[in-house]
Amino acid sequence: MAILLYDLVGRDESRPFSPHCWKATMALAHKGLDISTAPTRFLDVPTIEGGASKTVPVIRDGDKVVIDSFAIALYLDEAYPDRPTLFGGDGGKAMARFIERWSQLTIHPYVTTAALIDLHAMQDEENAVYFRRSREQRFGKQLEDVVAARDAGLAAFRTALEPLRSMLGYQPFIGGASPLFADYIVFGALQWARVASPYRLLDDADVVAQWFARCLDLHGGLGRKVAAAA
Ligand SMILES: N[C@@H](CCC(=O)N[C@@H](CS)C(=O)NCC(=O)O)C(=O)O
Repeated sequence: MAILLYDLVGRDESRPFSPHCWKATMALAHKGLDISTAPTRFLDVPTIEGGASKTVPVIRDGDKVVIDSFAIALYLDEAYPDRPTLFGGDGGKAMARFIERWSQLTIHPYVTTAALIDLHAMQDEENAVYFRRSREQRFGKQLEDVVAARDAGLAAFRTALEPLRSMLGYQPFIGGASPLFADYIVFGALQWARVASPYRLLDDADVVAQWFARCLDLHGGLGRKVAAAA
């Protein structure tokens, strides 16, 4: 039976945009598992699986419900040990947690700054009201004022990617010769930006952009099935 993924969408169901849901989508593809997706809008999130979670991704695998992208990847590696590993063992799990924290604390804040207005524009009317209210509460300012800082912050954002850029001089993926969940963590953050916003975060000549393009090619070009925002 296919694994059900609750995947965050806006007005257009064919453009899932959540960074964390993209991590789960790539993890499921890495494992070669059949999935079906339930397109989920922000306001639907509290109703899924009887109110099991305040956030997506959530998956249902038979009678098992798993919440949180990292927990989903851990679950998949444990439940399907005969399929390609997402972590490469316990050390890999621990190091992927570092990547997850680095991505969350270094990449996510800037992507939010750069894409907030575009993310708002992707929502239907009701969800746009929720998105503006919840995010303006979180930032303590208007969405427009958050995004006004994006040009000024771009160079610092690119510099902050230097550890990843420098590592790519040694190996094609964070996982080494081939990708692991750690790659999907950072991929999810950049795919969120790619799907939501035409704002260019990376120069094409940047090796980080080239790594991202390799990730877009994985699993039959899964990431490219959603076109970049224009
Ligand atoms: N640590 C969680 C974070 C999940 C998360 O923050 N999801 C966002 C979408 S990207 C969400 O569901 N937000 C609900 C809301 O803002 O109401 C994970 O990795 O799955």
